[in-house]
Amino acid sequence: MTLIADIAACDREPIRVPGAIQPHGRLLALHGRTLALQAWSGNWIDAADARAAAQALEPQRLHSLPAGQSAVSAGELRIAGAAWKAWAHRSDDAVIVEFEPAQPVSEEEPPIYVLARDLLPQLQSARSVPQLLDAAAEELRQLTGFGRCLIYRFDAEGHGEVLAESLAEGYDSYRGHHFPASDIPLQARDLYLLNRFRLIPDARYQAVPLMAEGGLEVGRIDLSLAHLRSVSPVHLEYMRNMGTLASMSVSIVVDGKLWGLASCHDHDPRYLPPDVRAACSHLGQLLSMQVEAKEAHAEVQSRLELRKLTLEMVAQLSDADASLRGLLGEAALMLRIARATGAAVVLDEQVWTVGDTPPEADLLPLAAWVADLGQDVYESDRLAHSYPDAAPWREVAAGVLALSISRVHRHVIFWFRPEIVRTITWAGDPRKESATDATGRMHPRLSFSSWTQEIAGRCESWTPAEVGAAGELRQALIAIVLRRAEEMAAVAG
Ligand code: BLA
Repeated sequence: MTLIADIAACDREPIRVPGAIQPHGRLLALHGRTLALQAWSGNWIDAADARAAAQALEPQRLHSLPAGQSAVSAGELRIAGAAWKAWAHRSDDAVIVEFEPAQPVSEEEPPIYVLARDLLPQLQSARSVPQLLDAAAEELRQLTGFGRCLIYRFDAEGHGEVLAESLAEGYDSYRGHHFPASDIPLQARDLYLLNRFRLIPDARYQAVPLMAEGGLEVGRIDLSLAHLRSVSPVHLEYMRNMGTLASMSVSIVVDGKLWGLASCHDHDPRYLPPDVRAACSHLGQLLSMQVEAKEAHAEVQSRLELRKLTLEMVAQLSDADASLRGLLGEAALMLRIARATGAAVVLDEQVWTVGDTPPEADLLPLAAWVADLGQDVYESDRLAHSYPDAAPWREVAAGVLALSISRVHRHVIFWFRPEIVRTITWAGDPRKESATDATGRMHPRLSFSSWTQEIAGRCESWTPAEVGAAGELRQALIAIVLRRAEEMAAVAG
């Protein structure tokens, strides 16, 4: 199997229907209408024990469950002398009930109050997304006692970057590290949009298989919304390879998309009681709302900042000789406008550059190619895909943003960015070497090299705000150049 096929296999693992649960609780699947017992987890003593548990439930509560929503409390029950807490939700045509041993009532302040009192004001006063995330990572560690809590953001391709963390002594830092999309494959990211909380108290657990009556296939029972769902064995191996025995993650959802995860690890097994889990879920929601608000604000700020830079540039040019070449006289400003590391101006057969650019002689054919595209603004974060001659330049110019100023003359302005591989911190790979085993199962380590393959030759993408600002600059330049031509004509006349 090729590497890419292996990664595709990861995406296909049917994690919603594992036919098993984690052992820190028990599960019943009841018929959606009759509430007759259909399936149960193998850690009930036997079918009779499971049936007794089903009978202890209040049918009215189960009948009124809305479809597609997370579990709600189904009460505290005594079954065969032991106290249990139960939660229920509807899944397809079944009612799923999950049981955990009831905890003694705690004397401590409920975690949800602590969260509201301590975190909410901090989130509100945070001035930027990184500040928000730092406060949330810190609070999560206080709440849960996990050794490492980090906040992880996905990019458009699903690759992740650790933006914030809080660590106990003895835990390595992952701040600034990047992880490949395949570490959390697509179907898992989809599921985490639906079910926004998961806990793995002990990555060494033995999965408890579901058993069924009446010909039901347990591999068809959808556990998407079940807290006890047994997670992917590949992921459990990944955790163990990282020296993580317990993990908890909460989804951060912004504009209806999975923006990132708050993810906590511990070197030792760690269980969280239901009230702490509920507080973590709320933290995820609060954080999601605040990130959404702060990002919208930051986008507006960034557009304003770019507009200011564009105006500054235009003012400089109008004061100077108003030729396009003058753009490079303001080298620092020119690079800042597009957060670029190199820029060039091509006027017919003449080339001027600042910063790191491809060789000047190569910019003439590139300008001819861009001009022939007939686009006012052209951008690419992987130029060599469309323009193969660019392949050798990737260290300085993996991507380009270009303005065609004139349809008549070959007047082109370029900004360049280097290959991203050179601009990011690589994750210290905590995983051991391993490959696909005899059963064809994919092991975590391989995802790393696939990521290297995938991002090779790419620069950081040009944002819509940057492309928009370049378009505005183009309009302003055309106006300046035209006015100058008219002035020259007037002088000549
Ligand atoms: C799930 N992978 C996950 C999850 C995380 C990560 C956070 C969510 C489950 C949880 O809360 O533990 C990955 N965890 C990370 C990363 C960091 C971290 C990157 O802390 C960084 C510090 N994983 C692989 C490969 C495959 C794979 C190669 O590396 C596929 C073959 C699979 N990861 C995988 C699957 C899940 C997963 C299938 C879903 C687990 C489930 O919910 O069943």
